[in-house]
Amino acid sequence: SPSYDVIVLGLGGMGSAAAHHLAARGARVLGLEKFGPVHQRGSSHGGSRITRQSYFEDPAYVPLLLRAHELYARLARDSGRRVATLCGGVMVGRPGSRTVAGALRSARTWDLPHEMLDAKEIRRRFPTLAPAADEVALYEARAGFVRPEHTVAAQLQLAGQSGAALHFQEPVTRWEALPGGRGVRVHTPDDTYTAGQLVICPGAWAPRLLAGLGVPFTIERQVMYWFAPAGGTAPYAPEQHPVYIWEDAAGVQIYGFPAIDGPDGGAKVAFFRKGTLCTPENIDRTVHEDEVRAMAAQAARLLPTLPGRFLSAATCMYSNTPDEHFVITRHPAHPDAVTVACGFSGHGFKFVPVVGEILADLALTGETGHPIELFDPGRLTAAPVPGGVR
Ligand code: PYC
Repeated sequence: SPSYDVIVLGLGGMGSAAAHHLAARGARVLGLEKFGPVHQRGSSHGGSRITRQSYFEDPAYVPLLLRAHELYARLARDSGRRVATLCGGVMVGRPGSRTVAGALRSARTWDLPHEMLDAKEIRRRFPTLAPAADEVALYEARAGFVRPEHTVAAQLQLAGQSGAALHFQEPVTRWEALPGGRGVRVHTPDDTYTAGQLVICPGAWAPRLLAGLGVPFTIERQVMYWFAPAGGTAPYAPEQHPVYIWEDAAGVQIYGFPAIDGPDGGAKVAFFRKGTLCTPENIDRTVHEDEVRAMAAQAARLLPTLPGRFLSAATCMYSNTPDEHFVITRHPAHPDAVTVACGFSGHGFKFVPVVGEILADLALTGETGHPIELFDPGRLTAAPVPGGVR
């Protein structure tokens, strides 16, 4: 059975980033992926993901975002692919909403360039947006969108150029850490492989592949929608239109993009959460008319011209942790041989290249200089009960 320095399980956004960073540092890497390269079956498709820096979720993410922005620029340079575009972004809602207040907290904590806009100023600067009189926005120029498919393709390309072996259509059926610190063994229908280190980036397959971690993941079906705006896409061109996250008075968030694929591509919009529970096996890939109607109605409240004509929709999956913070760690049961990155909870893609860097650090040196304390799964697992009985 062939042997490697590191096996990377899963070659979606995070796994392809890990394979790229590990191989670039000279490790002998095997990447194993259940589907083909750049597939549509997980959480790394749909043409666009938001990137931003004034992070409403927690200021602890900001240093990672700053590094991710640098690494996206480097990835674009090294691969020759357009992976990220900073067209600006607005976080819109009432001043006390999580979206606005949280973004402002991160901006102030890290002294990030930003502007606060009242409703009148939002309408003046961005005429497609029609906020209520009591809504405001945090605008930042260093927000925009990343391209998930181009990003994965770029990372696979660079991993391959650095000598990584990348096997597609080869699902991992089982893995085990070998006793005595002798690395790991990974089984697929085709072969059994050994390596010193295993990096697991399972996406929505975390509940099965990382059952031993003890984290109660939930997998959520999400829908992305594309509409042709009434009156044409010109006002939605990325040269003048920001990405946006808008939180209404009930706390419901939608997010969306400019028309990034030209006049015929429409503009993408989606609910941030509000998904339904699923598994990768039973997810309903059909998008129903009532869903399209609900999306159009909510989008029209902020962007009255956006839902001119429904063009298309696609499903994908979030892999949620209970507190929606990531899990990035050495595996607590196999700290010498196994590293995991999972539970990205619908907001991970913008971090892809910095997660690749962190995973390479952890797998090759056992530690990282990046701040990942927030991502320790110990916060989510029940404390061991004395006597070992739960
Ligand atoms: O991470 O910015 C984000 C995001 C918006 C909607 C889903 N994820």
